Amino acid sequence: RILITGANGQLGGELAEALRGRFGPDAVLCTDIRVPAPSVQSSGAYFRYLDCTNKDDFARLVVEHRITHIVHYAALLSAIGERNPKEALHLNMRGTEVALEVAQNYGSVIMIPSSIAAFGPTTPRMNTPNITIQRPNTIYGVSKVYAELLGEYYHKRFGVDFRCVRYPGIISWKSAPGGGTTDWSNHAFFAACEPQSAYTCFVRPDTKMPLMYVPDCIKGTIDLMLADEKKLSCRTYNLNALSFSPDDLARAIRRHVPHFKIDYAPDMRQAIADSWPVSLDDADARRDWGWQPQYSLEALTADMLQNIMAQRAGKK
Ligand code: VAH
Repeated sequence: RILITGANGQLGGELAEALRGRFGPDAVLCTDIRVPAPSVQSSGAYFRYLDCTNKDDFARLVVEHRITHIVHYAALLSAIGERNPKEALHLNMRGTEVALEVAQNYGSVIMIPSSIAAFGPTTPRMNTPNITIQRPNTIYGVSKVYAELLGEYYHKRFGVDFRCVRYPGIISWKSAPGGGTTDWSNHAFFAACEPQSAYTCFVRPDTKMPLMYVPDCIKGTIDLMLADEKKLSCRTYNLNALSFSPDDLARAIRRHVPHFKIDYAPDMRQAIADSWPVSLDDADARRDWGWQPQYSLEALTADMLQNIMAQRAGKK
C-alpha cells in the first residue's frame, strides 16, 4: 500500500486517485492533520490522521497498513513558509527526518518531492542543470535542499530507496494550490471564470516561471516511483514542462475568455519568484526513466477552463 502524507494539499488527492486507478481501490492511504479535503474524499482512498513529525504514529501506520511506498507531501510551501518560518522549519525538516527514518526501518520506497525552490539567486536561471549551485533564500527552499541531501545520504549510507523530483509550479483545478509563489498560475483561471473575469496578479507581468499541468506532474511522480532502480543514474531529478509569465497566461486565457482582465500588484512573492529558475534541464529524467510532459500552454488552458466551467455548472 502507498502512504501519502500531506494528502490534503494540491497534489495528494489527484495522486491518490491515479494510484487507485492503477493499483486498485485498497492501494492508497491518505494522511493529514485535518479532516480529508474534498479532493481526498473524492479520490475514495482510505484516510487516517498523521502528524508526520511523530515517529511512533508514522511507524504504526506503516506497519498496520503494510506500507511499501511513502510519498511525503507534507510541507509548508514557499510563501506560507516565509510567513511562518519556524513552523516551516519544524514541519519540513523534522517531517522529512521522520519519513526517512521510517522508510529505513521498514524498507519502504520513499518519494520526497523537491522543487524549483531548491535553487536560489546564484543558480543559473535558464535550463538549470540537475547538479548546480543551490543557495535558496527561503526557508522552504532551504528545507528542500536539506530533504534532497538527507535523502541521498540515507540512500548511500543505509540503502534507503529514496527518489526525488524537483517540481515546477503545478496547475490544477480539482484542488487549490497551498500557499506557493506559483499560485497565480492557478488563481488566474478561477478568476477568469468568475462573472467579472478579472484577476490581480501578485507578480509582475513578465515574471516567467517553470510550470506544469497536474496530469504531467502525477504521471512523472508515479513513473519515477515505479522506475527500475537500476536505471536511476541519480536520486534527485529536475522535471521541466513549460515556462511562461502571467502576461503569456492572460493571452492564452483571452483566446477563450476575450474579456478577461488582469492587473498587477507585486508583493513579497516577487522576490521569491525572481530567485528561482526560469527553466530546468530535465535531460536526466528523460534519459533514465522516460520523462515526457504532454501538455502545452494552449492544451492546459483549454482543459482548465473547460473543467472549471463544468465544476461551476455543477457537472464535476
Ligand atoms: C510554491 N508551488 O510555489 C510551490 C512550489 C515550485 C514552487 O514548490 O512554493
